[in-house]
Formats: sequence, structure tokens, C-alpha cells
Amino acid sequence: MSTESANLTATVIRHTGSNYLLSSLPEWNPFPAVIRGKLRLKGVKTTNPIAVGDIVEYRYESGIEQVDGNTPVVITSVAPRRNYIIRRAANLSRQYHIIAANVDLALLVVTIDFPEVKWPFIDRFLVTCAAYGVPVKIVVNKYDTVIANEQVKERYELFRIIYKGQAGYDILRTSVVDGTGIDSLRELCRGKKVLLSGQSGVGKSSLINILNPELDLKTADISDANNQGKHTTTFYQMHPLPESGWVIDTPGIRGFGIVDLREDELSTYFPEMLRVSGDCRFTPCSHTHEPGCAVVKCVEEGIISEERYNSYLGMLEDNSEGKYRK
Ligand SMILES: Nc1nc2c(ncn2[C@@H]2O[C@H](COP(=O)(O)OP(=O)(O)O)[C@@H](O)[C@H]2O)c(=O)[nH]1
Ligand SMILES: [Mg+2]
Ligand SMILES: [Zn+2]
Repeated sequence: MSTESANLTATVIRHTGSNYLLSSLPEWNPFPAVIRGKLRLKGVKTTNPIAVGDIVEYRYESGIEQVDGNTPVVITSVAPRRNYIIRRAANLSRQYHIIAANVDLALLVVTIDFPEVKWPFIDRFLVTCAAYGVPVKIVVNKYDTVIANEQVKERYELFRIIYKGQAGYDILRTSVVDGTGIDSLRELCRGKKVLLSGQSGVGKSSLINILNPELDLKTADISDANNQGKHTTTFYQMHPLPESGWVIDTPGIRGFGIVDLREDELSTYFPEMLRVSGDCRFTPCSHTHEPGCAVVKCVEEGIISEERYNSYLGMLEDNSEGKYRK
């Protein structure tokens, strides 16, 4: 065997249009890459054949023996994904978009007050993580603004009852302003590939800057007219953390369409529904119209939140209609 046939592999750390940046993780040595021609990929049709976190094989262009940092290498194949997070690219579209692949942990960053929590969005994200095998935790950022206001505090308590108490998700409270939870966040990310996701303006880039001050990522001031976070991150990018671990910053995702979930499986991705569905009179039960449905009973009794149940009903509809929700 000649050494030329040795496989060279690296991880995709950035993707903009048809340009990629790779690194030989765990080493951090970013170098450019391109795809030549069509890369045959099995499975779903996506707007991006290769996503951040993908492990790829590459070769050097003829005559160049090693990475010189400037000349792009050529990506020749993508390794099977351990998991990934996928969403519908636009309303009624059959085109899908992979946000990231081979993720050890997804952190869904939310804020209680500013911007306000968009329930359909976060429930779609949580369901997608469960369906595609990505462990997920919730980060409530800007916790300084929660403790500063009684009303916001009440909204947070309700949020915690529903997502932690009923659904069982871990919630980490953080604040970039007073440092709450930052050590725990650093600990959570150690040695892992972590995706930070969430609406624009919740503080994803600010959190990454605290974890690695050398990055100095742009953050947006959202105190402008309509409380809309500006899109300061325009592409998905993985960043190294000082000790060990990597975080993937995502641009503000405006909507999230769930992809290819079987209707009879959907409720199993809501932990609080899954827990009681064994008590439904019928199997399978869609938890909509069936008599003796344990899920509906729990919703009526306030044991399962109406918002979460409504998210479930909305997803059943979207799934059949191919919709994308804001
Ligand atoms: N009060 C407060 N503001 C924060 C906190 N984290 C971020 N911000 C502010 O929220 C705005 C949006 O932050 P950014 O990191 O750009 O959000 P991203 O769109 O999720 O990346 C900026 O003005 C930040 O200064 C926090 O913990 N507390
Ligand atoms: Mg950002
Ligand atoms: Zn039922």
C-alpha cells in the first residue's frame, strides 16, 4: 500500500456557500476545503450536503502534498452521521437544512423576557433533538433580567414547572451580566461538541464570548425599535474552547419546520406525554379524539401544560402539511 491512499479525515468547522473550513480535531488547524462536482450522498435532500460537525475525507489537489493553509483541499466523502439536527428550510418546502451533525449536546438558549419565549419554536427544536438522537438541555440566559422583575420571575417559574417539572428537561440559568451559571456552562461543554441554538437575540454569541474571550464574536444590541434581534451571525461556525471542547454558534433561526416524523411517534418525543400514554384506552392513540385518552385527561387536570399540548397538535398539522413555524 502506498501512503497516498491513506485516508485523510477532518471535521467541518464552517460552511459558507460552497466554501468549507476543516480542522483535524482535536487539533485546531483550520484549513479551507471545497467540493468538486457532485458529492453523492444517500438519504434526504438537503440544501447543504455537508454540515458543520460532519466528518469528511479529503485529498490534496495534485502537486500539493500537504495543507499549506491557503490552497483548498478537496472533500471526497462524508462519514455516516452519528446524529444531526435538521429543519425544513421554508414553508411547504421539501428541502431540508441540516443545522449541525455529530453533536454531543445541544443547548437551547431561551430568554424569558427579551426576546420572549416562542413556544412553538422551542418545542419543535426539542422534539427534533429527541427524534434525531441529540441530547438537549435548556439554558435560560439573561437570568439577571428575571430576578430583577417580579412578573418576569413568575413567568420563569411557570416555564420551569412545565419544562423541568413536567417534561423533565435540565435547565441551566445563566447571565452574561452577573456571571450566573457560567462555570456550570463551561463544565457542561468540556470535551464536547456543543450546539448553541435559539432565537436571535437570546445571547448565544455573548455566552460563547464568555467561554472563550479570544473569539470576540459580534453581538447585537437588540434595544432597537421592534425588539428584533439583528442577524449578526450569518453562518454556522464551530469555535474552540480554551480547555477542551467546541461550540457551534448558529445564526438566529426564524422558524423551525419539523421533518419527517411519523405521526404515531410524535407524542413519544414529548416526555410528559410518553409517561402517561400507556394508560390510554386505545393503542395506538393520537391523543386527540379517542375516548379514555390519558394525555387529554392530564391536560384537563393541568398535569400536562396546555401550551405543550397545543404545540403537539400544531406539529401534527405541520407534519402533514409540510409547514414551517415561526
Ligand atoms: N441583560 C443581559 N443581556 C444579555 C445577556 N446575554 C446577552 N445579552 C445581550 O443580548 C443582546 C443579544 O446578544 P447576542 O449574543 O448577540 O445574541 P444572539 O443573537 O443569540 O447571538 C446583546 O445586546 C447582549 O449584550 C445577559 O445575560 N443579560
Ligand atoms: Mg449571535
Ligand atoms: Zn391518548
